[in-house]
Amino acid sequence: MTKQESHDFRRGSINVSESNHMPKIETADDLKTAVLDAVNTQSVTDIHTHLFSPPFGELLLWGIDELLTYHYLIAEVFRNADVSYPQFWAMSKTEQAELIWQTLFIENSPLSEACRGIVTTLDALGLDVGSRNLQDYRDYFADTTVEAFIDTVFERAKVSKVVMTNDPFDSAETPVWQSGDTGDTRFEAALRMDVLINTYEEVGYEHLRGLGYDVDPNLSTGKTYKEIRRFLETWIQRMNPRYMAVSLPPDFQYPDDGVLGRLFDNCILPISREFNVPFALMIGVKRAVNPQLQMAGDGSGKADLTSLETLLRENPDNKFLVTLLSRENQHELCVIGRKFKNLMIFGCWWFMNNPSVIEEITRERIELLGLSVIPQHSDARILDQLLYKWKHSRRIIADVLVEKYQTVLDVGWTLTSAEIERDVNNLFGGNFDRFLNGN
Ligand code: FIX
Ligand code: ZN
Repeated sequence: MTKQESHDFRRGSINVSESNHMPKIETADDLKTAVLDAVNTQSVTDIHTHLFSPPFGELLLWGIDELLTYHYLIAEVFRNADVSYPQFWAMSKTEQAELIWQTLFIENSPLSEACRGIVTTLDALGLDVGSRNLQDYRDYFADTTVEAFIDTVFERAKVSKVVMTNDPFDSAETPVWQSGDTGDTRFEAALRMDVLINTYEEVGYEHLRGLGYDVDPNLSTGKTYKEIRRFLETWIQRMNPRYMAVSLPPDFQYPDDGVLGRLFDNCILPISREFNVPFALMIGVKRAVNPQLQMAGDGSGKADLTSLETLLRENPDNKFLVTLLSRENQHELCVIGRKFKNLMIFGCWWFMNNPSVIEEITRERIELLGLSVIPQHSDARILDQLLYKWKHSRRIIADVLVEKYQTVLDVGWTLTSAEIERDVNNLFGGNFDRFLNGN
């Protein structure tokens, strides 16, 4: 059925009100069709990824071997394959990909969310999933240019923009930023401050001194704060980031008279206010729970959200974007969202990005906060992943919306497909833009 035919077909079951000519949703089928249409056709702004535009060269990952060696799958392969950590890390990427394919897709069925993601992705690219022919998949990518592939993925995933994760301390990124040309404008920046905040004494301080900033290791002078603010200003001007961000352990404390608290109060919060660049907090990651797994070795923990409440209350003129890694914290976060308009809750982060948890969190958020949230981000590290991550999430978001709209329709509320489109538009980008641009 063509788009026009499908539209005409639906029009048949939608009642056009005499008074305002707005097509009203009348039946459960109308509702489902209108929601699926809005959720599946509207483009999304993906507010947190680890993707890069082409000028960043090898930092932009794509293709089947990258997909197969995603750190989510590396964590899973050790559970099934008879391979030691050193053996695995000694392999080339091609060999690692083959081991993962053999172990998780051929010797076992690919049912985990990360495995299923590969199957969805291959299918979305029009490849024959049933053939299980890894070489065919490799051939497909070998015949494609990265620029063409970006267009294919953005179009099929219906993603209009992605926000990157940009580390001002990463020497691989710096030359691109200094060149002033980051290429494709669909890739926007986020100024990531993990090195500054979480490793100031070990790495950040030395790095800043190396760049000529007059900072001290204990953050004990007004001059040091001024210099760090100068550093942040320089990078804000260079990157034009949509937000500044940091990931934090579950036991992060605020207020705090250590490095974190001093950096927050004297450098980051003032700069965030001055430049109207929100501060994104990603709370709950326990880094290197198993260092043998390298990037796959991070875990999660439940946070005490009193610190977040204090931060929001004491800094009412700052805007905060927040996502949490522990399922146990999600309800509490929604309650906090009801108390603070300077908080925008976003995404189902990492271990939360599984269908059962996305469904629960999305329902919980809508019940407590209505549509004033950013329901999802992809966290894609490999370009192709936009295809599966958004496909899987859209389906769940649509199901939850249908359920919620139905409850009000059941008692006589009226609804038009235009209103559904408006709501979905807010969830998929409008709320983000308004939060960033508004007061
Ligand atoms: O800190 C983060 O932004 C995390 O999302 C990543 O570091 C993590 O490795 C990841 O890829 C999660 O999806
Ligand atoms: Zn991330």
